[in-house]
Amino acid sequence: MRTDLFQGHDYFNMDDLLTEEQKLIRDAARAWVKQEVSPIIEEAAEKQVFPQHLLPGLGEIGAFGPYIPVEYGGAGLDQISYGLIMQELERCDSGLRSTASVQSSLVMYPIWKYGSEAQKMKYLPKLATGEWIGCFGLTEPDHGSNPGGMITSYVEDGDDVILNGAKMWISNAPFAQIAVVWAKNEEGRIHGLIVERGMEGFTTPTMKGKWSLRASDTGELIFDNVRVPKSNILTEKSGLGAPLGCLDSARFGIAWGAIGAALDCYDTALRYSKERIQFGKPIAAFQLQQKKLAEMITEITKAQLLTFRLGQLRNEGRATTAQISMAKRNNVDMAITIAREARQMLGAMGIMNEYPIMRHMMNLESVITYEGTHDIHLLITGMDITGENAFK
Ligand code: TGC
Ligand code: FAD
Repeated sequence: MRTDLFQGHDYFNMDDLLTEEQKLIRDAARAWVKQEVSPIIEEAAEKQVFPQHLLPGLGEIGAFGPYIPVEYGGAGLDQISYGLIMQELERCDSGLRSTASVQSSLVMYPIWKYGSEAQKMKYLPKLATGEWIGCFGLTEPDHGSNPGGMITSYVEDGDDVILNGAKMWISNAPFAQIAVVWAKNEEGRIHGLIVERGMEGFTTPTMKGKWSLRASDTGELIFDNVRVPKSNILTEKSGLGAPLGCLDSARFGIAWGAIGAALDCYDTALRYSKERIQFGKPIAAFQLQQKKLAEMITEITKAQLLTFRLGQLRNEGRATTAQISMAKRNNVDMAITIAREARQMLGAMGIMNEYPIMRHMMNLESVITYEGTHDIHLLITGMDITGENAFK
């Protein structure tokens, strides 16, 4: 079992910009992760299973719907607090952050923003504590980057609708109690529906064989004539903009999370380089190793500044989709580059599970793909600055 020696790195005194409450929230999340998750995360990743016993603890540190109002069971926190919690979770493992960001931004957020009062009261408090877990079904086997082409659809039948289709690559699907599913109605308009485990014809097979995000459960959602009450439809917003609005929130959390993974790789490489002796000196004394470390902390610092400003804009309701895309793309790319460099700094030890770097590196291959690929985010920036759509 590995002892988690992580220390935060704050080269530009970013803590001065945080409130006392934000610092307390971050420190509480860090302490919980060190005590409860770090000792078991390597084994969970090796066994390819999400440690479900962590769910109540995640609820207690406010990781589920931190910004959801308290009357619905959320913590009523600001966006920077949300980001800091995601940073601390992904500092340990992207899969842990994934579970929390899906629950918060992709399940609780749409119910809060697009749901009825009855839906909010029924689902949000149980989701906030982790008693219920949700998942988000947008991607299909033949529609990933192009979700607007989805074929999952429903037809009306009295007080119900009959849902058919399939979703793939769905985080938390194998053990979720509910799924927020995006499907087309008879006019071809996209709507969100809350599908509950136990509804006849609804199954969630696990997808095995991932070399990435192994401590997060991923599955399919299969709908074979599933009868869903009309009262489970999210009626306040429809069209592709509804799921894309949820993605804005989740991508914001990922931008913060990626900083956590980068910090853990940098922290590990820095400590190792001071201890590892070659040619009679610590490898930290060699210029080439210093170049790697100096570039890592420079990139982390730039990402911290970018992301903090994004948090301010989001608190003011002014962050644009394109700004969020830029931060998600930049920070994940920064983290995966640092993971690769850090792994080299540890030499052969870098491939061992005694250190977290290889796991972060593999996890980040999913993070750079999900919630919009690296290239899709570049095209979002390109469209924003030129006014030209290069997707189609
Ligand atoms: P486009 O024509 O651009 O837009 C369609 C409609 O949506 C509106 N819109 C938005 N509304 C709200 N928020 C946003 N962020 C919005 N972006 C666009 C837009 O105005 C339009 O409205 P209207 O009224 O004119 O119809 O759509 P498009 O079909 O060209 O696609 C654009 C594109 C490629 C950028 C988009 O579809 C995209 O982002 N693709 C990537 C797909 C993606 O990110 N999937 C993520 C699945 S969930 C996931 O990965 C979870 S992993 C979680 C984990 O484990 O952490
Ligand atoms: P594709 O869309 O087939 O893309 C393949 C390649 O083509 C990519 O490099 C892409 O950038 C490129 N490409 C595509 N279109 C263009 C274009 N117009 N111009 C230039 N290049 C282009 N989805 C959910 O709905 N819910 C979840 O909970 C969820 N969890 C996930 C968990 C994991 C571990 C993973 C790996 C994925 C998850 N996803 C989830 C799915 C994820 O969002 C998709 O994988 C992602 O959106 C990309 O879709 P795709 O894999 O089908 O790739």
